[in-house]
Amino acid sequence: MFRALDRFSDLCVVQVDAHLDWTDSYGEFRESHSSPMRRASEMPHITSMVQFGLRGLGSSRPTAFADARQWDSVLVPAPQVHRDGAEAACSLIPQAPCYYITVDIDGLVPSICPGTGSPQPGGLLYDQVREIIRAVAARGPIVGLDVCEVSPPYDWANQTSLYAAQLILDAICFATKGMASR
Ligand SMILES: [Mn+2]
Repeated sequence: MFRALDRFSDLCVVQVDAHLDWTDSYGEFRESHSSPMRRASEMPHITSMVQFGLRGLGSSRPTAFADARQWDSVLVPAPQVHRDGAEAACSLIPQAPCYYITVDIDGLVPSICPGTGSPQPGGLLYDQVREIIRAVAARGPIVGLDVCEVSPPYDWANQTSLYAAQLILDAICFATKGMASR
């Protein structure tokens, strides 16, 4: 999906995820669910990145964190968002001419979004993720969005799917409101 956005330049990727996703290769696979942020970082049209909700740090090797920091990805662990508040966390979003938002549903607390394959204790609340999306829309145009890792077989009462759908609706509302005010 990042490749499809190469008509834009200086794109900032805003990620919500429990996991860093900077693994270079997972076995023989270079394009698994562990690698999207590293692959994004290699694309010339993507020049900044912020990653909210990180925790469960054992899922990535120290070298992956070192590489992400070296590239200047802004890493915002979930406990930092709880400690400092969503507004302070959103102030860390880089300035960019346009934004892509990717929400891995496991960035949210698994008690509210249990329907996912790699749940991690802790995490962001719905209102915090909504605030992140609102803050991005206030900064610039959102040229794309995905919500991933929703797995209905693990879900209860479609709760995770409802949160995923609500976040997509929120993003559309904030993005179109942003267009009206710009
Ligand atoms: Mn994840």
